[in-house]
Amino acid sequence: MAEYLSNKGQIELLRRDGFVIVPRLLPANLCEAIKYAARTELTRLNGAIEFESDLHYLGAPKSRIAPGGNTVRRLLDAYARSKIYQNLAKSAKIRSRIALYFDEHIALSLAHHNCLMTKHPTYGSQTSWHRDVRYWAFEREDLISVWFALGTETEENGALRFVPGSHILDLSAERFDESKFFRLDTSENVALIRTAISPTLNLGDAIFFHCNTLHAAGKNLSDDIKFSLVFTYHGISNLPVPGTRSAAKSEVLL
Ligand SMILES: O=C(O)CCC(=O)C(=O)O
Repeated sequence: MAEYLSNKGQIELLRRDGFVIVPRLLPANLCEAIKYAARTELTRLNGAIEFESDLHYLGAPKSRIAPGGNTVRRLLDAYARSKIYQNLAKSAKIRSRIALYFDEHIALSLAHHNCLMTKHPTYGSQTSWHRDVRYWAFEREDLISVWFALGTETEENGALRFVPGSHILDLSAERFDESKFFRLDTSENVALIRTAISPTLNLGDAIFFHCNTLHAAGKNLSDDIKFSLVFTYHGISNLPVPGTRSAAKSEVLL
């Protein structure tokens, strides 16, 4: 278990499997404070918001005026929303591990993830198998995201699933569809997905994962909203490609 490992041991697991769970990284009172603030923001619809209906994923409302059309998927720009998020994203417990991974000075991308993800019962959609690098354009495909579970995350409420070791597989473009989701109509791909695992996360656990790790998540079949906070980091020598969405926002040097 990663909880018994040193930071170095955790980063070795991250390199080997493409993800590592660090149990109880956040104290319970911080998770509760973030969720309290997030619930308020959900009612006020403050700031930049991504709605489920914007994405057209499986199970999402078809439009903003369809039933459930106002269901929020992401409270975007978390870093700009509150000092709590800023302090957490820059905290020593994150910086120390991320710096060990990159072995150079690091930066927090404000262009990607940088959000409070909500997964609602009924109208929260499932996310098909993908690599996060589908969203991004950097000189090298080498970024790490940190996903903080602000409550329990299980298969029942739509937790993440991962294919261990998939971050180092050479997966040709043909194995993905036009939206860069991993196709499930080939036996080769299905065989790979069968090796996936669905780790349960407890309140305060964090999962560090590579931008090329194949992952997916189901619908939320519970009665409660699931809240998770996500930030993405890279080494400062790995620059966003000019003119792309990845370069559209400033970065925070850590
Ligand atoms: O919670 C989910 O549905 C998956 C989120 C995810 O994989 C992503 O945003 O890249």
